[in-house]
Amino acid sequence: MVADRPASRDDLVHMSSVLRRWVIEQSLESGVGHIGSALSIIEIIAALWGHVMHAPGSDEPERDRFVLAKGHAALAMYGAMRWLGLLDEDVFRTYCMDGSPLGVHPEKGLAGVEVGTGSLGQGLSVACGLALSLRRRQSQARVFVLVSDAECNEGQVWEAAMFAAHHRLDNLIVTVDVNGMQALGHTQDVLSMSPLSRRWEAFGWHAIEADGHDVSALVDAYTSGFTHRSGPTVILANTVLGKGISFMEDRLEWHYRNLPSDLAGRALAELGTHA
Ligand SMILES: Cc1ncc(C[n+]2csc(CCOP(=O)(O)OP(=O)(O)O)c2C)c(N)n1
Repeated sequence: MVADRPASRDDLVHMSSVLRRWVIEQSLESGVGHIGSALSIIEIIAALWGHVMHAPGSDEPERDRFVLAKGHAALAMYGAMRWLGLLDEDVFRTYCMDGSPLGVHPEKGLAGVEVGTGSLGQGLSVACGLALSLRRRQSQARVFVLVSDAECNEGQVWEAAMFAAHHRLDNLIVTVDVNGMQALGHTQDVLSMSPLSRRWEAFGWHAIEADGHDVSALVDAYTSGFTHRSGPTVILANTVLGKGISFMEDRLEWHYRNLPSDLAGRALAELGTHA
């Protein structure tokens, strides 16, 4: 049984707070990090999986495709699958345990995972192939890719960006999770990509900036991206690593760190009981 898709902004805000709670609970249960990276994409995932994408995770040929290029944040996406009824709660609770289909990086074979990801830089290339193939089959399905900002340090991203612009892949939308942080420091200090929008535009893309924690702004950006339709679009979603948990926000250690139970209690208290 697949849950009704939320239509309103309030539904998406509620979905986001539930996903945030599930990320914290399951990170604690499984003893796995990358929590900050999952929390920064919650609203992006909610907007896409809860509202924008057509039939994600179904076997409909016309379903929209999703590629989580920043595969290390898969827990947020597994939450969306659980929310939509694509994943049972008991399976969700096996995240990263022996024999689980839910790895720290998503693997093909799970409904909703079109391609295994985790090696940064590769997701957009595969997504370009999917988009080109769908267009050649005259499909109306679209391809959504979520990349991280440090991933844009990878040369392969720009090869794929050139390819998509050359082929005018107007059925392709990239979202960049611009949380300004990467494994070893602030993106600005490790290898600055600023101004990111101008770089994408120089590669032939239509660039839109949006508040990556405002579900309405994100839905508007995706709608506007597909209205543009003369080539590929990138949404530069400004986010905060660890969003929603005060002691994690913009703190480097929450890229890798596991959650001890005392801090989990604090985090859950901050999220409140409404989730
Ligand atoms: C090709 C490749 N090199 C290194 C890694 C290890 N790694 C995992 S996440 C990460 C960087 C995280 O920063 P960012 O990509 O901006 O993602 P965020 O944590 O902000 O979600 C690295 C280097 C990887 N997954 N793939």
